[in-house]
Amino acid sequence: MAANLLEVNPERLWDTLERSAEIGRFRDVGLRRLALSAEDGRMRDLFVAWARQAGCTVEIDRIGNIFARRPGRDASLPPVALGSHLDTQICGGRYDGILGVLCGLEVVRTLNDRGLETKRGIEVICWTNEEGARFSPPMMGSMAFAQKLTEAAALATTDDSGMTVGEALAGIGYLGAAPLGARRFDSYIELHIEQAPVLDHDRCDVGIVVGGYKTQALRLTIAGDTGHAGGTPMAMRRNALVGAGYVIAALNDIGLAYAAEEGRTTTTRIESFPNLPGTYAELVKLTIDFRHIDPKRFDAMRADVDAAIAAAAKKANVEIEVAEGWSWGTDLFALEIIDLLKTTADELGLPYREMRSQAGHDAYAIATLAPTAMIFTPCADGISHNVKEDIDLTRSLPGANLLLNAAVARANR
Ligand code: HGY
Ligand code: MN
Ligand code: MN
Repeated sequence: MAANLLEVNPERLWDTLERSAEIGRFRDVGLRRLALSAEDGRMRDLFVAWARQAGCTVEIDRIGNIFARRPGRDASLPPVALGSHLDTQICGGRYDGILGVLCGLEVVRTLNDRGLETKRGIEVICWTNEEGARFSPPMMGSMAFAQKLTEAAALATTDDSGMTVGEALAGIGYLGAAPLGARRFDSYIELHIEQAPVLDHDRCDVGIVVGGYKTQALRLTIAGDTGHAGGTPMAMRRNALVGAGYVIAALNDIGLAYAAEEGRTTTTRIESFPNLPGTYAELVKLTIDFRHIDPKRFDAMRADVDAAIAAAAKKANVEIEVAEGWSWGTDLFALEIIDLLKTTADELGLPYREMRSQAGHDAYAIATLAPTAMIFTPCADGISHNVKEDIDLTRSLPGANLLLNAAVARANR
C-alpha cells in the first residue's frame, strides 16, 4: 500500500463492534435495539462517550440525530460526513447500520493515532430510527433532517403502545436542541453491509453504490363484515382476512414473476380485527412493499399489484382502500463521490463492483442535501434483519479502509 495511504486498526474496530453488540443482545448472537428504546439510549450514550474520548464535539438535533465532529483546520468549511444508524430491527443483526457508524468512529480514531489534521472536519453521524420498526416510516431521522418529513409529524408519530417519538426521545435524553437540517455537509459517505448476497457470493469485498432499487410501500385497509364462524353460510361472508390472503398470495406470485429481473414483493405487516376464535375478520390492515432495480419495470410491477388488489377485493367481496406509504430509490448518488470512491479503491488496489442498493438507507435523504455515495461490504449469504446476520472482518476491512482514505482525500481537497 502506498506510503500516504492509511489503514484502520482491525483489532480496535472489532472490539468496538463486539462491545456495541452487548447492548440489546437478543437470541445470543443478535440484537433487539428498537429506535428510542432504553437499549438504543444506552448504545447512543456509549457512542457519544467514545466520540468525546476521541476529541469530537457532539451535538443532538430535535429528532435525536447525533453529530460527532472531529474539527478540521478550517472551521468555516462544512465537514465530510460519515455514519449510518444504531437502531435495529426487532430480530436484528449486529452490523446493519452499526458497522457504518463505528467505521466512521474508527476513521476518527485512526486520524488521531497518526496525529493527522484535515482541512475540513470529519463528522460521524448516527441517524435516528432508520429501521422504522417501532415508529414508521423508516429513515425517519435522516428524512426529517432533509425536510422530507416535518418535525411535528415525526415527533407526533406513535408506536403500538401509543407513545410518541417526542416522548420516547425525551425518555432517553435525546430530544436535542439543534434545529433540523441546520448543518451543512461537504459530502456524505455511508458504509453499510450489503444486506443481499451479491458481494458475498461473488467473493468481492467492496461495493460502490450508485443508487437504489425503486421502492414503494402501500398500506391497505381491507373492510368486510364479521360474523359467526359456524352459522354464517360461506356465500354470505365478507371476511377481510380472506381478502388479505388473496392479496398476500397474489403479491408473492408477482414477486416470483419479476424475480429474475430483480423485482421483489413482500407483505411485511398484518393487523386483523376482531382476530378471535369463533368469528371472522371485519377489518384488516396490511402493509406491503415492492421494489425493482429498473424504474420502468417497477411501473409495470405496480400495475400488476394494483390489478391483484382489485381482483382480491372482488373475489372476497370486501372493500380495499390503498394508501401510499414510503417510497425511495433510483436517485443516483453523486458522480463526484462515486468517482472519488473508485479512484481511491484503485489507489488501494481494491477490486470493487458498482451496484444498486436493494435496501433503503439514510444516504437517500442526505443525497438531496450534499454529494453522497455509499460503500457496501459483504455479509454472509446476504442475511440481514435476522439474528444470523454475520460478517467476516477481513472482508470488511477493505471497505473500512476505502472509507478512511476517501474521507481524508475529500476533506483535504
Ligand atoms: O426496508 C429497508 O430497506 C430498510 O432497511 N428499512
Ligand atoms: Mn440499515
Ligand atoms: Mn435495516
